[in-house]
This record gives sequence, structure tokens and C-alpha cells, in this order.
Amino acid sequence: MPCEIDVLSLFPEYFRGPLDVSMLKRAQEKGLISIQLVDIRDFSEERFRKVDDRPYGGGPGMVMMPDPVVKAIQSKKREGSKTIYLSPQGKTLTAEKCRELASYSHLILVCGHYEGIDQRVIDSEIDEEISIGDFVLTNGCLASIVLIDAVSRFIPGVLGDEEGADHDSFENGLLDWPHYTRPEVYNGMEVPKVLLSGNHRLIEQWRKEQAAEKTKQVRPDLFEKFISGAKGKK
Ligand code: 4G4
Repeated sequence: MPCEIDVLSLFPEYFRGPLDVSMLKRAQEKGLISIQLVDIRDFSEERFRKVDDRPYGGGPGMVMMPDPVVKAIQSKKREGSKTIYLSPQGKTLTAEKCRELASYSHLILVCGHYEGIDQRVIDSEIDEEISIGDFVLTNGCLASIVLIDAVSRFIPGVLGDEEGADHDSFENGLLDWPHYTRPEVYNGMEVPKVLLSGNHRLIEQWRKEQAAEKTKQVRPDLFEKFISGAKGKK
């Protein structure tokens, strides 16, 4: 059940902050996930540990040379490893995919830098190319962090008993309902009365309505899917 994750990049230090606070820190301390950072540059056999070169065919920018990336991957790959390349060209990450990835015992995440890695690395070593959304980042490190965070929430024990990822938005096909805490009146704005009523059936009904309305407004695509009944019930 423990999930081992190797992250291959040119900036291992990029990850120190995000992975070493809060939930992910605790998950690692509890042995639920184990994250190793690998510096691709350590696998360069060029002068000055060079890892990039000019693109064949011309054009701007540099491309990551295949050899250091392949050697870095192969130094970690074993039976049952799943290799993932974070890239804008990948399939968009979903909660469903995160749940699937959480069931693997070993993930190898490859972070692209410059214009990305040589296509032959993708063709020969990568099982899946994944994008975290339709936008471009300066490198793949942040995308890896997003994936690790989102996948970790599906690993049993990472979240508290009450806040399991099963209750998340997207598991039921709708966005979340609004949340309120003390004080009852803040800068003149009141907490919706129903939440103070103590009537749990009414509260549940109100939350469902709010979730449906919010989804309809901001994510008509999700709402359409929800209504057509692929998923349901909350
Ligand atoms: C691969 C190819 C992922 C990786 C090119 C990575 C966005 C995502 C990169 C690049 C990324 C995403 C530098 C353009 C690194 N950007 N949407 N950048 N570029 O998941």
C-alpha cells in the first residue's frame, strides 16, 4: 500500500518546501508515501554536466538530451513501476486518474525543462504523458507537485478518517457547497439560517441545491454530465 514516488528533474531543491509541510509531510512521516528526488544532471556524461542541446530542425529554445533522462529513469525503474511524463501534451489529469495512480506501488515522475525532452525518451521509457491543465509552466516540477498532492489524497491514511477523498468534489460529479464557520455575523454578512437550524435533513438538501446551482453556473459541462446521470447521489 505504501506508494513510492521518484521525481526526476533538474531542480530537486524545487520540491523541498511543498513536500515537506502539512499533509504530505505527515504522510511521509507515517510511511504512507516515500518521495525520492533525483537530479537528472547526475546522469550526464557530457562536459560540465550538460543536459540540453539545440533542437533538430531549428527553432528557439533547447531540448533535454535523451541519454541523461533515460539513464536516470533506468536507475529507478523496476517491475511494477509506472513512468509518467508531465507535459502540456499529455492527457488532462482527473480525480479518476489520481485514484488509479494512488494504487501503484511505484511512480516515476519525469519533469521536463527547456522545450521538453527528446521524443525518443517518451516513446521508449514513458508509460503515460499527463498534463495538469491547458496552460504552460516554465518546467514540469510544479506539475509533479500538483500530481503528488492530488494522488496522495487517495492513499488510505493520508487524510483523516472523516475527510476521505471519497467525499471530495468530483467524486459525486458536482462542485462543493459553500462552507461557513464562526462568527454568525461577519462584517454584516450572515450565515445562512438553515445551517443554524439543527435540521440535518434540511441542511443536506440545502447543500445539494447549492452544489448543483454552483456547478450549473461555473461548470455547465460537469452539470450536464451530472444530470445525464453518469454519476449521482450525494
Ligand atoms: C514538457 C514539454 C507540464 C514539459 C514542454 C509541464 C505545463 C504542464 C514542459 C514543457 C510544463 C502541464 C517548458 C513548455 C514543462 N507545463 N500543463 N512545462 N515546457 O501539465
